[in-house]
Amino acid sequence: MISRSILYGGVLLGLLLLTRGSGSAHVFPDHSDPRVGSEINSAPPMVRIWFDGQIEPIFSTLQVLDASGKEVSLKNSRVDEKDPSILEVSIPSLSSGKYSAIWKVLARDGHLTEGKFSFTVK
Ligand SMILES: [Cu+2]
Repeated sequence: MISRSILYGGVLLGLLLLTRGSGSAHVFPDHSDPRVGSEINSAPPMVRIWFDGQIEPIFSTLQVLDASGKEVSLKNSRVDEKDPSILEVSIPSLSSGKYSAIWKVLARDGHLTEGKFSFTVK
């Protein structure tokens, strides 16, 4: 399961309200590739998460960790250029094992949401 929590960041919220005003709701994941809890034969070149609303590139991050907690993603998490509801990060070819994707995103209303999910490479 994707675990979900909401952080109310006073400073961030203040900064965003200055520049954005108030508006849409905070965002949660809709689906991902690889899928939550899936077992796959080989990993795609990126881990991607589709959210249910637009996310702010700044402060939005995605990391992939191996079973020992070491980051294997290429530290280039970014919002998709064509679809601002997609967060993605590149990964190398992964050996067999269990991996965790850990995400944190900032919605346009200034609310941070974060969570993680796992997938297994056979
Ligand atoms: Cu919100």
